[in-house]
Amino acid sequence: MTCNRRTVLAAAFLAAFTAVTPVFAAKPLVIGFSQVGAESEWRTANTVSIKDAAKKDGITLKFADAQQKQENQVKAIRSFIAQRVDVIAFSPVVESGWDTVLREAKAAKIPVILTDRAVNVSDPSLYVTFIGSDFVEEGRRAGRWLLDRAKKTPDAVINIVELQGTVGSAPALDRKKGFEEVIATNPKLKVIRSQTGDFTRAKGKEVMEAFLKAEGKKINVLYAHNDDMAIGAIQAIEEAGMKPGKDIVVISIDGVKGAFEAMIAGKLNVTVECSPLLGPQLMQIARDVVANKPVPKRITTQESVFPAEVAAKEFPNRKY
Ligand code: GYE
Repeated sequence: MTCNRRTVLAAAFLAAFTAVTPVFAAKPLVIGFSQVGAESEWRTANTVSIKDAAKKDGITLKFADAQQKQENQVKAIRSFIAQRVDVIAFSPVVESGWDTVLREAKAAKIPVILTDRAVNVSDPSLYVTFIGSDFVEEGRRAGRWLLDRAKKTPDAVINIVELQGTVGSAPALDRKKGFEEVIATNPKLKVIRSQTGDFTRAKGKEVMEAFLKAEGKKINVLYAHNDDMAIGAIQAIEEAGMKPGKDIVVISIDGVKGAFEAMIAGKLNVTVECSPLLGPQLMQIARDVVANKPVPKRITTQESVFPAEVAAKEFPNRKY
């Protein structure tokens, strides 16, 4: 056999072997992602962003919707560990109670990436990185907008009602904290009622109805931790015969299209942006982690504030 013939045979053998043995083909990255639920417009946009980015990058995404329940997220994470995915990513519904399951992931040597919401764990090595917004700053931005607006009526007491997000979730805790920190600088600003609306329109409306029943015309401002609750509350205000955006100033967070529509209609005064478009960044970081590249422990999303005055101009640029 000539050397040439041998080479040809070897190449043919290798080609046949590769065709039946996928070991030689590049294995797609597998990410297990546990999503909070589908509670808001923000969440829907976040899910679409993650699914689209995985598809675009040829990443296999195992997606589980937890329907706003921590126990479902723990189950999903355990199942990702059992399936030996390459990376586990999740948006934790609440901050606490993750130590055990994250220790299990660590023991299985599966890296964990947090997106959107933070966890409160004793050992920060239980996750590689956290990609998401600075919720305390968002609360401060909402507070600063109100402080500025309050300058128009320096002598008036301003009574605020607050619709909080999901109890124990990072955005609810932090948006409350940031807002309180800023408004504390003006003693005329007072939060007279504060309750959770669980980040949904239905709950936002229901709780606002209760606020209106208890406080009526005393309410000057509504601060909602997300747009969906504000939109639900706007309906409650209208049904009570008052004008949202005028009789009651409405401030919220997220910057979804629904909020821009409400601002254009004159019913919402300002929304503080919180971007859900985390998919492309998550895929990039997951690849870096698997390739053992160093990644920052915290990746903060860049955002701004949109008052009603700019809503019509900005609306066509909105991506979610
Ligand atoms: O603001 C809200 C959603 O965690 C930032 O969750 C997210 C929040 C968002 O339900 O609309």
